[in-house]
Amino acid sequence: MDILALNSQQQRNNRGPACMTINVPDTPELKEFYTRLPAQNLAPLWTVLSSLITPTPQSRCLPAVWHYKQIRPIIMESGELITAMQAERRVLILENPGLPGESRITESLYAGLQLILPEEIAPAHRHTQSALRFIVEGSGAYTAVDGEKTIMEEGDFVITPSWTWHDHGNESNLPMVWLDGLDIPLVKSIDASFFEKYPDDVFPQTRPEGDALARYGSGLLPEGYDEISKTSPVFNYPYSRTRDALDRMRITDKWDSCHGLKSRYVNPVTGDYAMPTMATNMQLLPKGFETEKYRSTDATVFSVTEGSGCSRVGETKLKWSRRDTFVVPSWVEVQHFATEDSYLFSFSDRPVQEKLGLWRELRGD
Ligand code: GTQ
Repeated sequence: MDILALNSQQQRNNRGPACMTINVPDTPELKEFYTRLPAQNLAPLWTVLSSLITPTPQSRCLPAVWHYKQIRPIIMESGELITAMQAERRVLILENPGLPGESRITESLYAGLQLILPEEIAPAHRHTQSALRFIVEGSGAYTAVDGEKTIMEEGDFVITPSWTWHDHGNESNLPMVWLDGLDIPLVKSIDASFFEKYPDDVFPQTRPEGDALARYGSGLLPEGYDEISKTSPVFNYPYSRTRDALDRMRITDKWDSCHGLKSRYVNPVTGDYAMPTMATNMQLLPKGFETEKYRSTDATVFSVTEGSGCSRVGETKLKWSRRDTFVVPSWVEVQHFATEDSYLFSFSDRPVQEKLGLWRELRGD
């Protein structure tokens, strides 16, 4: 089936049921009444109710793709114009075309591509926003979190938990670029932002590199461990392990019709999502696989780790290949098609929605 061939009935379904209609009278008395309300900090509900409470999500977020080939020269150009130290973080924000100027890729999430050149340091700071890094290009740069460094490779998923000191540095001889995912708009919407700079550029190292992964990522937990944090104590999930897990599943497991083979990054202490506000996944779509129609309330950002293909997102076709980033808005129907074996990393605000009892999905029509 051609995933782009949609009949008009399907197109109507994509938009969801008709909006609730409220017949608001438009009398001169009402008009005059409205003019007196703003002075009292009042407003009528009945003129806005149907846009406030919609029958289905009507996201301003649009389907979009950032082709790495196209934007890499611009990222590198930023490296000639400003240092990581001057910028604090040298990042080009991936702005959703439906939300221009709002520094967000979905209503609740921020994404950006961060560049760190050889010998550079991005100085230590901490904030209440949680951050994830997904390494897109390069190897050998590090992120340090509360006194422990992790050296990063392509495809690694690295966490900076809320309110932890972190600095980045590149001790390799090649540029490194990673996708930053932060819950900035979510934290802004509830006004819970705090930020501090560390007095020195680098936070002192207190544990050897690789400590957390060995200690907490080996199916073991030290006896007496009782720090039940909301974020996983493992802060680098190496791609070599993730890919191996999917490749082994491939030998025996059935493909999910909507997701192929899809695994969730988890906090090994609690079994919950690795991060409290963002779900993270890696999925494998084998060459030639076409997923069934799917929609969910968590708008999702994808980063193509390996492979190529295309996705139909509502009526938009997005072509993607290695290192591209694309976004699927809330409740817009998606189908993926892989032209090569493809490994897709993704993140969304699903943990928040689940905890609030709001998350929904629809498989098929
Ligand atoms: O690396 O700490 O893309 O603080 C935005 C804000 C990255 C970071 C971003 C940040 C960071």
